[in-house]
Amino acid sequence: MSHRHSLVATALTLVLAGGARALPAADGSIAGTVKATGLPTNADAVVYVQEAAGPFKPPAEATTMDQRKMQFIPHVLPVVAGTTVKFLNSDPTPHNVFSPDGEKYNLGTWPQGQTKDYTFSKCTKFPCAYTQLCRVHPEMEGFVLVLPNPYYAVSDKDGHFEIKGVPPGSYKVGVWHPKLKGQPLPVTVEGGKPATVDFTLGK
Ligand SMILES: [Cu+2]
Repeated sequence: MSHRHSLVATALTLVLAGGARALPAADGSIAGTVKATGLPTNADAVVYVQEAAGPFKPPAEATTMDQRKMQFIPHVLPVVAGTTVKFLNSDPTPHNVFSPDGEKYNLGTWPQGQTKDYTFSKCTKFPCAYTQLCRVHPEMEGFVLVLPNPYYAVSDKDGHFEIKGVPPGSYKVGVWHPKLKGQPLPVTVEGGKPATVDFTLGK
């Protein structure tokens, strides 16, 4: 055997040995599209795994919802139950933060640069949608969607979404949209691969 051949053989042996080693099952992902029938954009749909083995903790750091240029940003904010949302006012005019949904809250009205926190820990039947409003500007509207686990994603304007880091298993995947409705769909996730699911939403 030439020197070159023995190098190739050694490399091949190493690759085979690595492949034969038992690796922990890699996470997969759920990706696909949402069609928001009749609307000019396919954005703002939240696709989420309805039930997964937990328990799941909210993130240690608060998530921010901004009020900027007279809009709630992001327009739709999905969070894991127990998450604290930091409501920030970035505008030179005072804004208010309240919701008429669920346990209802009104955090008051405050000026530019200040924040107030609210912890979403009262949801019992997921998903819990909180319409996010401002008493000063009735045209302002956003949404906080409280979910039971961190496996969710928001669709972009083309309707694409991707939920990363999903453990292998069979799930029901739900979809929530501010104006439209869609049926949950079953999906089976295999390690290291994207599973695909496509939703069509209607009235
Ligand atoms: Cu406002």
